[in-house]
Amino acid sequence: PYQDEPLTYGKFPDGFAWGLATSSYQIEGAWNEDGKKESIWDRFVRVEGKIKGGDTGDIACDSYHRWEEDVALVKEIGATHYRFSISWPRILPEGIGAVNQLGVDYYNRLIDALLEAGIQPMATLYHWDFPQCLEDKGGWLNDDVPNGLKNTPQRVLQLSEIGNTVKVKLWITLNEPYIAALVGYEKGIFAPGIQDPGKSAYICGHNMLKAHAKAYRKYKQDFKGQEGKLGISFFTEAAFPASDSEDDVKATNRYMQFTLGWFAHPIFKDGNYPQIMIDQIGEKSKLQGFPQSRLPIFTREERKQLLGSSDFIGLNHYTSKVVSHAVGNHEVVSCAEDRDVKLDYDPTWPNSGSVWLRPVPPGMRMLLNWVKDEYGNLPVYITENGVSDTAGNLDDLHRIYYYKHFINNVLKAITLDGCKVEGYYAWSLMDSFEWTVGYSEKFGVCAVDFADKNRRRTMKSSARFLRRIFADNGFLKDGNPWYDVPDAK
Ligand code: GBH
Repeated sequence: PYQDEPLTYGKFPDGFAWGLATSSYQIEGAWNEDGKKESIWDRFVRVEGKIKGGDTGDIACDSYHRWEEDVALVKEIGATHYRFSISWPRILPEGIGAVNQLGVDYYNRLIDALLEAGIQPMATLYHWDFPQCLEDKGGWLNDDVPNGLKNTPQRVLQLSEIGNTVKVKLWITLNEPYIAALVGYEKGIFAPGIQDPGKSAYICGHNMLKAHAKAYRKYKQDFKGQEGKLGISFFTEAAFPASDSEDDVKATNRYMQFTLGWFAHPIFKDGNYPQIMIDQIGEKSKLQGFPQSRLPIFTREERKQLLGSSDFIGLNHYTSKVVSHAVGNHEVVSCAEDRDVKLDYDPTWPNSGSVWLRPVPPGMRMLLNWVKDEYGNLPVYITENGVSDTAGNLDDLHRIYYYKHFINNVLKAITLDGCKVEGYYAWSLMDSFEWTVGYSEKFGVCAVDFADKNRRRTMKSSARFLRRIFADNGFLKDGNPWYDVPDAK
């Protein structure tokens, strides 16, 4: 249980990045226009029963045509930064090779408009919309044929050839490789819908890490003069031990290693997976009769490429878990059983519009300190943070509660704990296609009328609240009328 602590007052560091975030498949629509080819999500949404209500991202917020309205909203809210993602099959319809100029033109228009409005772009190269043609050749499971592994650096290169990297100073290679691997290749709930517990997710993650490292090395080598920063965004939770027992405390750290550590440890710690993952998955694989560990092994050269392959750590953070020690059933081959933990929510944590999301503001500060203690005081960007509802009301006081307390915990981590946070992006600029739950769960600080062919956008109260925080660059002691809005959970 937690009690909201009193707010701390003060300013964020000068030049702090205040952003709003979206992703290509969730907002763009125009799924088959101007030479764009199919992504795994275009395919997946057409499989009966995969998406709530049969929703698709075919039109979504129609941002492919309405990007000017998006830029105007970002400006109106006063964000200094905007994080969007580049649809891979829109700019490289065959996955690799020929550039689709019309697709590239779209991103150039968007980037130019942002810069003109005084907003810095942050571009994500991969937010889950993998080209279907490459998936057909094995996708992330295949590190041999022309696939993701070779294409990620290729895409950085091709974007630079048309001038974008000169303008874009902040890059994210991969969004939440943990989720893409586990939900896409283990549970099969996300595209490409592969259900292969305990095996494919590790292979997919392995190849994603290698792709990331290659992209980083390529970027640093070829575009040194551009002074851009390239990083990666991780799915993160704060983990609270269920009791003070040594077992539960150890299990909590183990859970962090199996989630954030799986991807962060190779990049920020020592070029390899956390030792606890190597040991446990190795042991269980042996018990299960596998000839070798289900967790792949990096070569010495790959470890060298991985270590330090990021200029900052990007954290997507929404919620927390309560963790207790529980030995997994080794007769079941699965990533979940490999970790020897049991996961719960604290029943006192408030609800949201998503079953998996309980707002726990102090978790934000705890996570930032965990990252600092584990990886050293690296530059951190919170690349996503936000909350859902299903009602979609414009007077979204519960979202103001969420942002107020989460952002205040970022401030505490900076001013009281010395964490080096350089930016914060709210998820999301607007309601959008929320993957398997379609349009039913809304994360936007702006509403989108999906029944209107013009996809009319309207600011919610939370957008006005953020505008004030952004403008003040923090929590001023006096004069912010939003402090009087009672906390709504
Ligand atoms: C982020 O992932 C995404 O980056 C973003 O695109 C998305 O819109 C946002 O969250 C809000 O959901 O737990 O197996 O039932 C956050 C992690 C991972 C949480 C998938 C929901 C649902 C699948 N998300 N999870 S499952």
